Amino acid sequence: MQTARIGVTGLAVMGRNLARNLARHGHPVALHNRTAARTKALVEEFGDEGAFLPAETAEQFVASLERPRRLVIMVKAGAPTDAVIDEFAPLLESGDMIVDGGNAHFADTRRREAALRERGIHFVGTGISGGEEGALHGPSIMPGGSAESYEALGPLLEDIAANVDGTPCCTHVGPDGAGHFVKMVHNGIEYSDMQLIAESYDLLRHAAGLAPAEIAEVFRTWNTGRLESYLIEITAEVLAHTDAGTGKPFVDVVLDQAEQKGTGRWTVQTALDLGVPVGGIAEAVFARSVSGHAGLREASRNLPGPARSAVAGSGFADKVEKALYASKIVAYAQGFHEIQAGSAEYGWNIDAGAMAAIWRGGCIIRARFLDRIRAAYEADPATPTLLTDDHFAEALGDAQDAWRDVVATAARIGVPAPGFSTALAYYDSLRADRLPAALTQGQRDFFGAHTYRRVDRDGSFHTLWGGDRTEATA
Ligand code: NBP
Repeated sequence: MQTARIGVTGLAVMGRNLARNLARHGHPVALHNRTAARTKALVEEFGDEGAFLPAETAEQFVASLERPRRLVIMVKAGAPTDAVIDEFAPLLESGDMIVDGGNAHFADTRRREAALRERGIHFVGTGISGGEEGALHGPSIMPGGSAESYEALGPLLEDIAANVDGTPCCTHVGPDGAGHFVKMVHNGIEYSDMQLIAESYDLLRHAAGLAPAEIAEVFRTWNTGRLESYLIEITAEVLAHTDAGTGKPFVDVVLDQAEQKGTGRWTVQTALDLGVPVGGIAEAVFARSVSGHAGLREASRNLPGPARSAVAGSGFADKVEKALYASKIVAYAQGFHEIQAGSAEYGWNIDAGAMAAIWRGGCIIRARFLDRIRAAYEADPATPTLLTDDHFAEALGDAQDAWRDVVATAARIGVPAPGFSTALAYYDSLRADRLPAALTQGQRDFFGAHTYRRVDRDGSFHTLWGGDRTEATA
């Protein structure tokens, strides 16, 4: 009987395309889906693309896998993943591997990994980015789990991943939930990147008075420079598109309420737990949230604002390009800070530069820019922030006047630019000699005797605010 090198259960868009990708690379793939019709349809439509071993039952599926077994789960994240694990784990043996390619929360992955490890089964929480097309043609793959499991899985995953300059966009991220953690932050950065692009569009439209088709051209030009990326490329496509039914720009007929599936929110929630400031990602999540509050927006529509007219002079698009590049540096710096904090908290030892390298292809945030981040970490693996890397520091210095001008213009004409604004505030906060946090500490000591430290002496102190205001050592 022919055996499969790997099996995929869950054959909706992602699982189906991942299975096809594996088969196209010459790996015999066992197929399974809760509803057998999907398995049948895959074989009927794409059976000639490689060796597929369809199975109707979990037992047949497991029996068709070579050992140690490699079983990929591509089902809806959450309870379905637990249901599938519960179904398959009893059929597996010590040394077998379950790969969860869904968008699981890293805490769930840690829980599942620990439980399965007790039974001798490797659980490999794996981030996969690139959507439907990526899964088929080469995604960016972020596997967690044990180093031992990567030895058996890595070659297959690297085979089907995207490839940039001869380097596969797949590497072992770190133990247990590290892969899903990094995928989560990747999505958070994606939110931020998209928000900054959206603000650029809004400003070019309302401050510079450009039409969507003209803005599409601006983005096309940007895509030939340092901002070259998949997101900038598709932005130009979307802006250039005309609605067939109305003849209007497509962007004008789409309801302006953005949706979200949750990974951006998780990134921010986790950052709060880790104490990492990720304002750019948070504002991006909140911007989608604000957009969806239709009633709140309707009730607020008549609030007074400034006269809104196209005020920006020539060269405004160049300024927006600089603001976008600078804000993007901040967004990525914040995301990588979160990765490093997570890595330290959970003992994952994540190589940040390697993460930038595997995001260069296959995933939604793929960009020329990521090569710069890889180089920055190569130059200084322990850098506390990407902002101080020579290249980025120079770019920020060069951009800052334009960046400030863009944020000021947005405020003056009443165009919301939360992403640009928070990025600039973060930059200025990090640069500041003194922050008003000293006053905050004074207030905290006043109302709650929370104590403070001094700039000139060690120790903790409390001022007797309700008494003679002398200072006591706490
Ligand atoms: P969906 O997230 O839409 O899930 C559908 C699959 O889950 C079907 O195969 C369905 O089986 C199976 N399933 C469900 Br629902 N409940 C189940 C249960 N209790 N037991 C067994 N199977 C169950 O599929 P997708 O969009 O292909 O995404 C798969 C995973 O990949 C998700 O975790 C997603 O977050 C992640 N992901 C998606 C993308 C993307 O661009 N779509 C990108 C990256 C990651 P059925 O056919 O019997 O209903």
